[in-house]
Amino acid sequence: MAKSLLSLGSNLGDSKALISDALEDINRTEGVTVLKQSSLYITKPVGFLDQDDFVNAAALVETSLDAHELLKAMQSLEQKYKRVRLFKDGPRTLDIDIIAYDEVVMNTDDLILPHPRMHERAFVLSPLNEIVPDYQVSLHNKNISELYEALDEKEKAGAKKLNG
Ligand code: PH2
Ligand code: MG
Ligand code: MG
Repeated sequence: MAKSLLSLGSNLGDSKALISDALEDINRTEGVTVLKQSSLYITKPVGFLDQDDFVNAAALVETSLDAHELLKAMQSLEQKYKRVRLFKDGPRTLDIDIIAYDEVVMNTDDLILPHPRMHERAFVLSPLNEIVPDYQVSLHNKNISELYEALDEKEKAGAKKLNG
């Protein structure tokens, strides 16, 4: 069994419900068990700025799938929610990204691990820091809390826990 970190995001449609439903579906996926899931966060858009705030969350899963099988399973969940992505970094109904998969470092056409921009993004690191601060991230050789603490204050301030 492998352990993997997932990041979920949405800023189109009923984002809170979409993320909560998607987390349940992830847990129902054959060969995937959600061990921990974060609170929902409201986050400032990164990349393309002129769009609504996002709802983001993160999960730690245990899986018997290999990294590409997990990617395909998450992509089919995105399709189930009729994923709309208007353009790169633009508004989307549901995005599920694999942030890390055990100690794997890989760079393939459809999957780069660990996720190449994870260490720059509070919308990824804030929810992860809530659930797995000690998770050691390959390549960076730092754990999640060290990566989170290295973000600048402005970036950190862009991700706020919902209802809290
Ligand atoms: N996803 C992106 C680009 N920008 N910004 C926030 N706040 N949250 C996201 O999930 C997000 C983003 C590309 O996947
Ligand atoms: Mg994605
Ligand atoms: Mg993404």
